[in-house]
Amino acid sequence: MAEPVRRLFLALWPGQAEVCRLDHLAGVAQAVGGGRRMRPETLHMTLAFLGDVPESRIPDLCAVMADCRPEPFQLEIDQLGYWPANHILWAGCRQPPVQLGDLVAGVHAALQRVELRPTRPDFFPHITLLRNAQVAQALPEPEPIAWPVGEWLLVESRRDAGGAAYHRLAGWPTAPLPG
Ligand code: 2AM
Repeated sequence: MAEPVRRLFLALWPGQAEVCRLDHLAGVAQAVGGGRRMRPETLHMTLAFLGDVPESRIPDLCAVMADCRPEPFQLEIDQLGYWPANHILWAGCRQPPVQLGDLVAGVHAALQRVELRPTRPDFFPHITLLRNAQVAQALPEPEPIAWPVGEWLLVESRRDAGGAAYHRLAGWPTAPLPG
């Protein structure tokens, strides 16, 4: 019998305060671009999308993530953007912090150590706010949203009646361990 697989990705998940502000921003964006707004509880920034991973690989995956020791950092969400090819309207950072790049590089290197790889090697930090948007005009400049990042997560994507539902499987702190 084929081994069960889980659809997995690694991501940053905003806290409640940031979710409220991002959801508000999604409303501002929707007034311009229409489309379907992401449910607040699904707002996130993907670091690496893995797709279907055999269940038996998950302990190894968690072990190498636990070995990453990235610094804590803060994201400034201060940009709206639109991809006409997939009709995604997203929020992001004009100047992503160096520590975000370091975290992504560390996560990708850790994945290699257990012979897992993201479906795409490139990484563009974004939070999808709207799907099926149509934008023909300039997007407004948002009020910056400060998002202190203290952890990153392993998340499973499952389909349910309401679309994709995301389930946290594990998380690791960005702060270095004391000592
Ligand atoms: P998106 O929001 O830009 O569509 C869970 O589905 C997360 O993984 C989303 O952030 C989604 O990005 C991303 N994702 C889904 N399928 C992907 C793929 N094939 N390659 C890269 N990222 C993907």
